[in-house]
Amino acid sequence: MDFSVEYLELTQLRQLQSERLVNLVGYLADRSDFYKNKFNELGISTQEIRSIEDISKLPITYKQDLRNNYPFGLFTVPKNELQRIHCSSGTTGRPTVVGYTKEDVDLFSEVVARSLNAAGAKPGMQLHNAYGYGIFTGGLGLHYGAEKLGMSVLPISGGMTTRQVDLILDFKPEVICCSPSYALTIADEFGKRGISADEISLKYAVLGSEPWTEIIRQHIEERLGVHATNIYGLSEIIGPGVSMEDFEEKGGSYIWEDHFYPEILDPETKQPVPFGEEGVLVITTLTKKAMPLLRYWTNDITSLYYDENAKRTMVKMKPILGRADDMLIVRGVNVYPSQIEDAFSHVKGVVPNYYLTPIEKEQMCVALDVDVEIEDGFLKAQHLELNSPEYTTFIENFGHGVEAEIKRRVGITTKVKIHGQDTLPKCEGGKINRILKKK
Ligand code: DLL
Repeated sequence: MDFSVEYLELTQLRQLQSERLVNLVGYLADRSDFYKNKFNELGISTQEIRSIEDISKLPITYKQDLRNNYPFGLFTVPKNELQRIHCSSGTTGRPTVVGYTKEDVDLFSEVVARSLNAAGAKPGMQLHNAYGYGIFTGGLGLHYGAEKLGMSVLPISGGMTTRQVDLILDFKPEVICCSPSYALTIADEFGKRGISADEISLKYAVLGSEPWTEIIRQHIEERLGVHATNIYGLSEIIGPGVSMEDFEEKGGSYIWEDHFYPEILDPETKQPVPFGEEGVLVITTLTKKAMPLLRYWTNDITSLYYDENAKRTMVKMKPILGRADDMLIVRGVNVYPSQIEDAFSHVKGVVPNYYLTPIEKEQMCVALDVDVEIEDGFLKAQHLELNSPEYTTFIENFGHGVEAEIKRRVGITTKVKIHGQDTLPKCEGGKINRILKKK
């Protein structure tokens, strides 16, 4: 495969994006009733769009627009030109439908192949693909991308963790992909069997579909003996492979911006924020055919940056803080679950399997209960007799330590309950929801 576009000079990249945007706007004006109406409403003539700089003149597209046009209203090709249909996982309501032409499926495979390459995977390696196969884009997306790169794929899908571990032991894949919370579940199963990281064939883990932070990376890397990297994407844009971390750089992900042009907008004013500031990620699909989207409001919070030591020229994004609608307001303080998760990384002995329960009074969130696990090995090293008064005091103090760290870093008071490792419900494949029903 040719990866040279990832290293394109910035001026050439802008030129390419400009050409693609101009073509796209013409394409939509010809083929999309939805965008034709939007252009008319806003009084936009397609001639006004001459370069990528003009993008902010274009309308923003929201998930609600997809819902209002359910199922195929935003498609710009006849049904007989489609090759595939997927849906979003419907975590926030009715699923939204997306269509792909053959060219779109090729593009999808191309960006996933690029992503796997950035994750450390090479042709000839074997992928243990534990993303769900089905209407979710994870399974098939990684599958086609891996084949395009020249890998072999075990299409195991999510769930049945004992079988997953049996097959990893028997088939010895170098690469695994799944959600980060499911990678922890798999690591737990290896731990239960007394198998250490150096006995596991895996070298690279390609993890995404939900927010995750450094503490999860550290656990997965140590327990599975892998480089764990972050893959981001959403079905409305294409699926996984919108952005990807490099396994030697980590810390943030390259956006494959020759196809997906990113902007960061203020959640309230919907105007661009200064470069580097946090806001909602908005993406324009520059090259898709069956369902191109202009300035799609992902609802995911992040910021863009350039990394001085980056290998590639494309812009990077920070890990997603959370979806705007996952934000909790605890006594007036805005909190994302990932910020609590990040606070855990500052307390030795925490296992990042956790749940948050908002406590409400008069429809306001006044407190947050946190349930989290403590590492077995860490607890054993204290040499405390199980359930002795010293043991109880140690666990209580440990919980207070976590509360203090959350207070210091996030600014909210929480009640933390500590559980033994492997005792809270865990991810059984797919995305995990860390926020439990309000009390
Ligand atoms: O989750 C696509 C995907 C599959 C991405 C496999 C990565 C790996 P949807 O089901 O449409 O698509 O959900 C998209 O999931 O808007 C984010 O809120 C969240 N998300 C996806 N990847 C990440 C990530 C797939 N790496 C929604 N970090 C997105 C944080 C993520 N959140």
